[in-house]
Amino acid sequence: MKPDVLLVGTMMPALEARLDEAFTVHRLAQAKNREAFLAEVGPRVRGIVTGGVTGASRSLMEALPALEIVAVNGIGTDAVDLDYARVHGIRVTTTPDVLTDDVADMAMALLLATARQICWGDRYVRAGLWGRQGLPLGRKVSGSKLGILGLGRIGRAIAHRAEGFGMEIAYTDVAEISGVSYRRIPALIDLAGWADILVIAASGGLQSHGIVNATVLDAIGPQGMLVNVARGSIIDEAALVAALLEKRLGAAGLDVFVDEPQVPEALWGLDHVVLQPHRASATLETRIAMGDLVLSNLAAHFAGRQPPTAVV
Ligand code: 8YV
Repeated sequence: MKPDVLLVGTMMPALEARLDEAFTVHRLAQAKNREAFLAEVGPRVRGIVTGGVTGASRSLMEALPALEIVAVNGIGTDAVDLDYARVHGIRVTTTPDVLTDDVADMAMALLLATARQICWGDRYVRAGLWGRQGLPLGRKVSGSKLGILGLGRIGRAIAHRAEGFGMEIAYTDVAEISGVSYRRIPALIDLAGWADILVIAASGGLQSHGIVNATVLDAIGPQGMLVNVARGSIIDEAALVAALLEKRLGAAGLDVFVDEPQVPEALWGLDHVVLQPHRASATLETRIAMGDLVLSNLAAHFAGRQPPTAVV
């Protein structure tokens, strides 16, 4: 008998095919009526497979009385009710390490694209404006000051890349990170005031909700730049839109948003903003590696072994 699992959202077809081989997969995205669907299959479901953003809410887990494991295809657990999982003995697994390089690469790509106006320049050429109209100058990246909010695995991978650009690096984190030579600036507002570019690489969740607020954005200022590859919830999005519209913030490169896939329409027409549809881990190689980890975690759990990358 194959264990029943609930797939929240969709995954790459090759991974879904492998899930189908090993499990009886119920696809929440295909349910016409979510409540009726969960009432029917819910009692049989022993595992959830979900993304970092879709997660597993308390109400979803409550509808699954036989739930044993939530396998997140991502590193973030901010959308999983971890307290509920702990209290009910439900395992939670993630896919750490395999996505670190890609997310750091995307941070650098956004940083460069935003500072050097790569997408703007591309639009300008395609619109036939070259030779007919000017294009403002970009900002220098090499040798600039990079502030990193959150110096975990991804933050350190970003710092490592930034060293290659001769950037001066400082960070804000809840504690001093041992084994690194970068300067810790304990208060985010001071980091934002110091940095030319602030990159967000912290975890989402209550502790970071809205901490990049209007005051922090103003500290980055009209000459500064913000990059976010973490979670939209870390920024006060309304304040960010206002700061960009009013040019109180120089520019922004954003891969994540508060209510994905909704992106504030006010940002769509801004040339000093680079937008991505949450793609930091979206390479073929990394998505295969993430999928392998999701399957190994599930396989280990249902074979009675400790899943390799359990967080609960
Ligand atoms: C993924 C993410 O895009 O790792 C995370 O927490 O948000 C991203 O890597 C997402 O989990 C894919 O489902």
